[in-house]
Amino acid sequence: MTSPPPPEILAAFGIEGSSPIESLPAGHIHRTWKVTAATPVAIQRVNDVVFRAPHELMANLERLEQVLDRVEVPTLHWRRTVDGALLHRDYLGGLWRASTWIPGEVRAGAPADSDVETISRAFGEYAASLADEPVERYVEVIPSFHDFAARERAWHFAVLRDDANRFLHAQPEIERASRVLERLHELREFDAWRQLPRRLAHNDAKAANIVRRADGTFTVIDLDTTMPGHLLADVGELIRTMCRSASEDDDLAATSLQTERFGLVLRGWLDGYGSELHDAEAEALPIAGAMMTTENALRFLTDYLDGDIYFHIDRPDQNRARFRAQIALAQTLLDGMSDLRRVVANELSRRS
Ligand code: GN1
Ligand code: MG
Repeated sequence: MTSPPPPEILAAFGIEGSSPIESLPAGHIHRTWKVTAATPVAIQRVNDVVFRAPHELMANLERLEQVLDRVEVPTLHWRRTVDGALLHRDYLGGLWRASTWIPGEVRAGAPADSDVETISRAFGEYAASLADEPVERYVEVIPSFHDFAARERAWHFAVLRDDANRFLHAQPEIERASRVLERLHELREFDAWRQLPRRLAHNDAKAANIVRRADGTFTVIDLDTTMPGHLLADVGELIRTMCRSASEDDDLAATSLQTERFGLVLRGWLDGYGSELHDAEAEALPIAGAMMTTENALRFLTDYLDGDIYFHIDRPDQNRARFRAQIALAQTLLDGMSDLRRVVANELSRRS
């Protein structure tokens, strides 16, 4: 457990030292606290093992802030230290940053049916407001983040290395992953997925990364992974996180195909994005959910095999449980592929 920011960190950002601090449970990567000063501030301890180039990360975020301000899309604003820097390194090497606190509600887990479309639309609009940004101006702060082939390779190597001596425990999971991968590779959309154009994407599109403000509008947060990637990663993550009602690590929950929610995600995102998709994007759309769900499953299993070094865990075996929950959803999406293709075709033809 990381301890809360000591008074000198608050002072570095010009925040009153005696302000009440509340730890927030959100996220597997950084640690976040809310500081209730005159204007509330979010303070984060940056995970610079995951984000190895924190200064490049902040440069991306600073540029995003300017672009979103210019097009009048509400977003978070970074606070500088009294020395004018975006990051503060403490004497133990910890790296800190601070931003405005966006008042509103953040919901973990799957949202209500009625919110699925609006949340997806907010992410579509976010992508649209960045559509004119030159992709090459942004650093890929986590290289190959949603590169499926790279994730497959990393998983294979984790199986071979077996760093944490968990191979025997994880054998059923490893076999299950292999079977799902075989099915994915055979899909007729798989080639299109490999040809997706490079675009600026949020890369962590989910309900938990949306703040619902008191006036009912939604603001997209957790912009760290907004970097060159592909747009279908966002659509796929929305499907992964919203077409299942159980939590991400609930491996016992039955997963039935939520075709209706799938349709709402698509409709919301496509409406928000509002432009035509590239051919490969339109072609690969039916498998976006299955691809991103499998990718996350592989990442959790990789981390389990590596000894839980990437994702924060609250209990042993949690990464294996996350894998099982995700792979079950991937299988459900694969089983229902002909339905999903039909929903995509309907949604695309509505707009042509
Ligand atoms: C991480 O920390 P959080 O929840 O925002 C991860 C995502 C995963 C997610 C799985 C930088 O996001 O890619 O989908 O966990 N972010 C990073 O819960 O790896
Ligand atoms: Mg995130």
